[in-house]
Amino acid sequence: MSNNGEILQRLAQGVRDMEEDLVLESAKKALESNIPALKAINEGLVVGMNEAGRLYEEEEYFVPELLLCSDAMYAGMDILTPHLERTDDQNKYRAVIGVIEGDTHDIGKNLVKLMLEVAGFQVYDLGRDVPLANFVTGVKDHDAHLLCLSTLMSTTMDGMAEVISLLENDNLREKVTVLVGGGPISKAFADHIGADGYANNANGAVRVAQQLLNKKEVALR
Ligand code: B12
Repeated sequence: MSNNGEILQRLAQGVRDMEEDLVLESAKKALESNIPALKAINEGLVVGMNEAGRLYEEEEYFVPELLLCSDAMYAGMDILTPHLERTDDQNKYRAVIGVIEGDTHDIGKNLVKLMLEVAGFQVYDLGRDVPLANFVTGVKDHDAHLLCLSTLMSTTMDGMAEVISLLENDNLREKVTVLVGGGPISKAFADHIGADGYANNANGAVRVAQQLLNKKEVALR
């Protein structure tokens, strides 16, 4: 395997094995070897976090292990994110993002936020466990073009539909493009609740957002 391949693998391994020092060392090596920061995040850190998720599903890891894995992942992000290449098209679109009330999982939401920022979106992060009405307030306060709703729990999926009806009640639904995502969410669910789009990863989220917003802009011309 190439040297770069080994560095990416060690980044993933460091996150999966809760070895923060290995992550820090490999993240620095990635930069020294001119591996793009985005590639190091997506093909290193995120791969490791997904592997940690698989080990949790297999009951080899439990909550404490996952927390250490996510600490290691964020330590790597701190080194890599300042080196992300950002587009010049800064702040063309404003986005509001958050995790539905009742759910505190925010790793995926944070990745979507980061990728949107890298793509030039101005992102307002409402955080996690966000009361449903706050999404509507967020869209209004920031005059947002895009609303990104995330949830990892099946018990909180219905909150997404509720946010959409709150937007309708306030006559904001046509104005804002709504994207949904997270573990239990599917394209079928997104269509069912009347969201505009869905993606199963952060890069896909940016792609779908840009497609939908550009289409809307053309239609308004
Ligand atoms: C890490 C994790 C945790 C961590 C969370 C740390 C944190 N700050 O986020 C900790 C240990 C704290 C945790 C706690 C709990 N967890 Co947990 N957790 C996970 C785990 C293993 C991985 C999630 C993760 O971070 N994946 C990595 C990221 C990168 O992927 P992602 O989140 O899917 O995000 C990507 C996409 O989905 C997408 N995406 C995400 N959001 C959005 C939004 C938009 C708009 C778009 C377009 C795309 C998009 O892009 C992201 C990046 O590529 C999952 C299982 C799994 N394999 O998913 C269980 C899981 C989600 N947890 C689960 C449970 C039950 C819990 C607890 C209740 C456990 C407990 N007994 O206490 C608590 C939750 C408390 C609460 N009310 O919130 C269940 C949920 C079951 C269900 N169907 O509802 C799961 C599925 C595990 C399981 N099989 O049982 N958990």
